[in-house]
Amino acid sequence: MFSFFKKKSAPPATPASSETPATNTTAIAEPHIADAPSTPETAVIAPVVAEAVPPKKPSWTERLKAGLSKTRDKLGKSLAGLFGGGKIDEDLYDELETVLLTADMGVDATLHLLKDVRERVSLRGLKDAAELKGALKDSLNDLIGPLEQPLDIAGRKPYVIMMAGVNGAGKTTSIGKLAKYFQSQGKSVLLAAGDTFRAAAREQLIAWGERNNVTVIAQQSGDSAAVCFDAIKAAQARGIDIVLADTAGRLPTQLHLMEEIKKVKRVIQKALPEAPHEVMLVLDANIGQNAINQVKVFDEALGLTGLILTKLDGTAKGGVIAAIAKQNPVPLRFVGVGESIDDLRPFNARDYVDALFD
Ligand SMILES: Nc1nc2c(ncn2[C@@H]2O[C@H](COP(=O)(O)OP(=O)(O)OP(=O)(O)O)[C@@H](O)[C@H]2O)c(=O)[nH]1
Ligand SMILES: [Mg+2]
Repeated sequence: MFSFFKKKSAPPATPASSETPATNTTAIAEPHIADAPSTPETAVIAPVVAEAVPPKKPSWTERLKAGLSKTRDKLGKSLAGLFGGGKIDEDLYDELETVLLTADMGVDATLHLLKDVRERVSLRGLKDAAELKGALKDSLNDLIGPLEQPLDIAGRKPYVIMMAGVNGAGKTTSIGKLAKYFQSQGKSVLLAAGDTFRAAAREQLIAWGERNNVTVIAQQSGDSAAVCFDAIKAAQARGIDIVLADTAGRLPTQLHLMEEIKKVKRVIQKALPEAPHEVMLVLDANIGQNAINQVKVFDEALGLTGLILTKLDGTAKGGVIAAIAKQNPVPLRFVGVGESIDDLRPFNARDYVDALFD
């Protein structure tokens, strides 16, 4: 278990003016290790101790199922009535439409699913409502299946992942979870404390890095791009596999902050032309249909390559994945179903559908 900080203040309005990484910052800690970072003023926090082995937990499938219980309850209760028996008729399709919309699948995905289910019903010659469940599961699986595209970090070193998203979406906690996930696969990880708007954000990331044997690159000053630049240079110097770059939360409507994050991406490209390899938008599942707008705006600004959907455990809006698949199908790399370190895993469409219905 771990927890970062909970704050929800918006960053200041003024983006940094230069495209050149700042070097006039103060070190916040002496490096504990021999090789210096590319910018001497940047603090490097060396790994300190490994975290103790956590107690045995339920399997991921169990946790996914538990995490999706609110959505499943909502869907399931309504669908149980529908699938209970009787004939497949227009009334039934009407009710199904309402149920799908209530689970936050959105109009487009709902209409798509209804059409697809109808086709399956007529193709398979289904008559009984009890048989509809299988058809719906298959339709949903076909719809969200294309979002299942696990990250492939092979051949790129360091592989640079840049996080983006609104305040409180779960960027920083997801970075912690991903760091552990990649470490468990034998990869070395370095974190860039790119949320430079809040001192607490930096301190928490540093503290977490120390506890978990992960190097964190941080600066006391406020230039996120510079931190990311230094982190990539440090990762190159040390032969690190993966750089996870945190950024401050921002709303898509805060245009100056959207410009600032575009600059972060450009500066990352200066450090390593092929980077960032992954621009990941972190979405809080509780926002439901607003996710579509966030994907659209962040995609236009940054060219998203992947999504993380967090907090599925706290919401009945898990159907939003269908809406994303239909309206803005950016690969869904990971889903989060809780606050503990193992509660973030690669998205698997079939597991997701099963957890939702069974
Ligand atoms: N229940 C639950 N809570 C989560 C999940 N992911 C993140 N959280 C919680 O959400 C809160 C905000 O997470 P952060 O990682 O700080 O969010 P952030 O996007 O970095 O926020 P800012 O830095 O303010 O932009 C924390 O309390 C996390 O523990 C999840 O999958 N499930
Ligand atoms: Mg954060």
